[in-house]
Amino acid sequence: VEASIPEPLREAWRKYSVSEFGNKEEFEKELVRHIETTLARSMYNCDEHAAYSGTALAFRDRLIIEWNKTQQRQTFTDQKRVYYLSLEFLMGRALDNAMLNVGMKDAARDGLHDLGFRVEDVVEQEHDAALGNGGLGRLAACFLDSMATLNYPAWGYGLRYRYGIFKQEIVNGYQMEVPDYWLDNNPWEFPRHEITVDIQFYGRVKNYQDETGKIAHSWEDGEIVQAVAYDVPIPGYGTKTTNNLRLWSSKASSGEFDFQKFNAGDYESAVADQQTAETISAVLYPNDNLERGKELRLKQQYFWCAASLFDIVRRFKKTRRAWNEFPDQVAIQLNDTHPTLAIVELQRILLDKEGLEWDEAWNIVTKTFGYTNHTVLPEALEKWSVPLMQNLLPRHLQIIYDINLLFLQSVEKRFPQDRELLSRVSIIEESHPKMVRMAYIAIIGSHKVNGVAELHSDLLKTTLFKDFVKIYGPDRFTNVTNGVTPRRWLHQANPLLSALIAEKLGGHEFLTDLTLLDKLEAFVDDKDFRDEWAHIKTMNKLRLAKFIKRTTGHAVDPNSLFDVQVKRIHEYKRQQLNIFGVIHRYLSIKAMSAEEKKKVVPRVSIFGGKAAPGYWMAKTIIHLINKVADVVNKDPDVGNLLKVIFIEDYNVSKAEIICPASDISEHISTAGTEGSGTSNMKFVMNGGLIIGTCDGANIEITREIGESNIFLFGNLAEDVEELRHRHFYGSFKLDPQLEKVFTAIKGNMFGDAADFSALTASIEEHGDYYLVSDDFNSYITTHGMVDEAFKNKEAWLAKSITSVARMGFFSTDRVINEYADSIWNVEPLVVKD
Ligand code: 9GP
Repeated sequence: VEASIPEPLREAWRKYSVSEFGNKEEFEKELVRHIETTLARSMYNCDEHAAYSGTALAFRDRLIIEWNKTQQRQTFTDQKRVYYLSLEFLMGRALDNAMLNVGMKDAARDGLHDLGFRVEDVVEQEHDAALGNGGLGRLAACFLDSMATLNYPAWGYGLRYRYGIFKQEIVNGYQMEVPDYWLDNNPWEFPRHEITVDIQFYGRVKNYQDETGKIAHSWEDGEIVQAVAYDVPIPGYGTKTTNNLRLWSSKASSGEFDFQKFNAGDYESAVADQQTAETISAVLYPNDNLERGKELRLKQQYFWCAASLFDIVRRFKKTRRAWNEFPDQVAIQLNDTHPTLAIVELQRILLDKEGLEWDEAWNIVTKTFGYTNHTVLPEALEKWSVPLMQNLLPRHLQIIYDINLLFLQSVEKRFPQDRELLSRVSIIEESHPKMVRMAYIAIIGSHKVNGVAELHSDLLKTTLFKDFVKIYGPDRFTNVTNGVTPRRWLHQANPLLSALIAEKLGGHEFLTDLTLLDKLEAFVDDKDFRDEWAHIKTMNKLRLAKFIKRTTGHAVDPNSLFDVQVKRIHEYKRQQLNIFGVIHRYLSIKAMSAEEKKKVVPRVSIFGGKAAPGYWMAKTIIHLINKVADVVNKDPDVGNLLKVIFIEDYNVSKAEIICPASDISEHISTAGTEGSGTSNMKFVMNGGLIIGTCDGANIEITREIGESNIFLFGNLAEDVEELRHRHFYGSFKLDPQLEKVFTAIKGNMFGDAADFSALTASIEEHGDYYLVSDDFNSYITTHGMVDEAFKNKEAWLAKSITSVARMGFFSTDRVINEYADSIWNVEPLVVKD
């Protein structure tokens, strides 16, 4: 029952309805009120952390007022909404973003100053919300920002992990994982204990005849776990629209604990049910681009899909529309295959709960869903074993078999001669055990499938999903090249540059129309502007240098060339190529005469990123980087000419310090392996140049900024297969420069060579799958070109400014508008006061 207050009684509500603070004084009043009452502190014991909590609570109040208005307006206008289903939302910190998006950061700065605090220190108190692994989760966070900024009625749905991605500590050069207690003191979520959904697992399917004589199915018995909603407000920039991110938490449906057992003194099993249920939303799987097929992961996926679908259907049913209008009201986007069970769940709801016929239901389902693929790596493509699914979700497996049967029948009709095709496109892989191919369900159950950069989308069509292009035609497949939100990645991360751009362009409009950056090109030759540009880069490098000093103890010279590679550690991303390149540089410097050394451009090679805890080779790469750093950083022969830094526990807020400070950053994946990459965009947007392969979005970045402003190297995607083939069936010859590097490693220059033998062997002995040796020569040659280019400061600055001016395409605002037009068919809805 809706608890709505009747009109005659609403006057009092209107009179006392809370209003937003709008200036410094009102903010201070709210801040002090929260510190004194909500936090029970006072001016005598208010530390920076309490100041953070008070500020966050004041801003949370403001957001929630706008959140309420947004939700009411979206409900009243009853327009189509989009739901973004993602197992990962890598949000980072929320306070700075909230202050900037509602346009109150200056008021907050002044208000905090009046009360004895610096806004920068207060912001630093916040713990990152790290519910994601890397690019996929951060993209989802950027999407939320753009959807709200563009006023789209949009919700995110995810899991409220008790532990997000682990914290990384480096001990003796090795990565150690430590749990991340991010929920302690998190003011940004609203528990909705009244919004719960019972989720069923296991059990059996009962077939019966309904009153019309039709065979119907009901899923019976099994276990029930409760999903509880937690809402996180998502403010748009410069708009009242505040959207919702709903995260589900799991809990035992039977209540807190079993009183009978408790009274009998069996305390452990009294809480066992509760603990088992809570396990579902306890941890984020720490794998990036890798799926392992664990039962708990499947449970997480179903738990979250079923709760979200129940919520979406409940909202739709309130409108009392006919079912065939569902796709006019609801668009659901699947972020990778993780939420694919939502397709099957909606079909189950429509068939088993709402009594629709198969075709009618399936028609609704396919019009509702869109699927984004983010990777072509085979190890990342989800498959679930049939016995596992049979046990956990028996009714869903039946439906999957039915979807498959009807699909294969339709394929057979069109291609009667092609038996091979049927087995290739079947949802069920005929292996031992049989496996359910989730990507195929996602394709068959969606009306659009997109990749995340042009090359990636082309590869999907010509390799992985080639058969489906034959079946459905090319129109089902499309490309939407990724972007990043300029609010966080330019305005928030690089306030100095944002201010300079605003001064030149006459305001901050570029933050909501990034194409306006192109006007900067007019200033490329303006001496004063260049000087200011260079000064800002130096300031940002100083900020990073201070951070490095504080966190690692190493002093780095901001006049050096800062060369950065920060991202998940993965063989395909090739941090090994980078560190081998660093060793090569080290050996070269050591072999130089004093005269020769004078010509060397001093460099700081900065690495950061986590390895999945079970990914041994990635951990070995981290170990090697740290061991090389140990040797290089204290070698008097090289001094400041080369420093190697590994930044521990790389995360979103560290990225905000790192991106604006790079001179060059590395996006050097083996061609054809990186879906898009998004840090490439963040670095260029902040005036850093990039060295990269012809892979992912590097290709479109090159097209936009021009070939002369990027350092490309390496083999092309079209040559990779042939090269790999040759490694195995021809003779493999290690690149001679790389051989020198390996000789140094094997001579124990960086500690016990045995620690790194698996890594060198993967290249020398096991086929060099990622083409490290093939690309090594062009990699180091290109780095030589980087050094030369850096010597010419003016030309370098021109490249930097021109590149930023041409980055307008890479805003997630453009991306979201493309999804809205070509996939979701949703319109913006402006929220008024
Ligand atoms: O590896 C891709 C990365 O290239 C891309 O930028 C990101 C966002 O689209 O998704 C990553 N994919 C995954 O994490 C798993 O598919």
